[in-house]
Amino acid sequence: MIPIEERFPRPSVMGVVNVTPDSFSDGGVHLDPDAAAGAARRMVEEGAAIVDVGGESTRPGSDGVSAEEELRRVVPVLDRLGREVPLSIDTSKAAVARAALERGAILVNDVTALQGDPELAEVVGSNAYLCLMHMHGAPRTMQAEPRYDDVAAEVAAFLEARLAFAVAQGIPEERICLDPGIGFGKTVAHNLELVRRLDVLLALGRPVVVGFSRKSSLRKLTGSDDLLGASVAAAVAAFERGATILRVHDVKPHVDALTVAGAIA
Ligand code: HH2
Repeated sequence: MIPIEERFPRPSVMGVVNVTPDSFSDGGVHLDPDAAAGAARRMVEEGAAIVDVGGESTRPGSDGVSAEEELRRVVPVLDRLGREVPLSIDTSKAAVARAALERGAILVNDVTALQGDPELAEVVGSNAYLCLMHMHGAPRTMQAEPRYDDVAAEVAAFLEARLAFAVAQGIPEERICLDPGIGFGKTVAHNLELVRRLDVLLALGRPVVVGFSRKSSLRKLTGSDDLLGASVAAAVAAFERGATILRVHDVKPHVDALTVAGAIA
């Protein structure tokens, strides 16, 4: 596998397909496997470099689902896409990651940064790219008054430690990207500061993923339920501060905006 920065040049768009009944922004939309596979294909036609398929919502307050349930949701989608679409699997479970990699997925997106399942590192091994994300606490409780002395420094220190752990487990550093985890145990001010001070994360020397798309901070800022313009603005701001991969639900407007922002840069 070539290094992740070569496979995903800056900026690259990661489209999101949640095969869940309860995701905060697209819950229930892609529960039917044909609809989910169709959405993934459309995202690639619209310019997504990769599509992130997830079978477990991590929205604030949510409980996890079993590996069996997650597999029941995502495997039919992965089977329909085969190797025709570059796929990422949004999971913290080794069994789900293994099934996805067997079906052609190339990236494991773990919101627990290898803290959720002790067997996940071995499954990723040298066969896949890996995204390590920062989360403060767990989805059930993470939004209960999150506090940091210095959010950018603390998130960077956490990701630096998880990167060292992943490399010690045998995952080549050149396959790993890092994500500050917008909305995962953070206030609006924390999320904005993480993007404003993205240089603190970039200093770790790995490509950075930012997923601000449709998150509730945008609703709090704009007072609007239509979060498309706000999502695009956040993605462009993150790109301009050095983000490489932007994780988004509305692929076409983000690809267009980032194409222009990239041309100007
Ligand atoms: N955000 C969500 C889920 N997975 N993975 C990464 N790397 N970065 C993120 O910011 C991120 C993520 C939450 O968003 P969504 O998938 O839309 O919702 P849900 O978790 O409710 O399915």
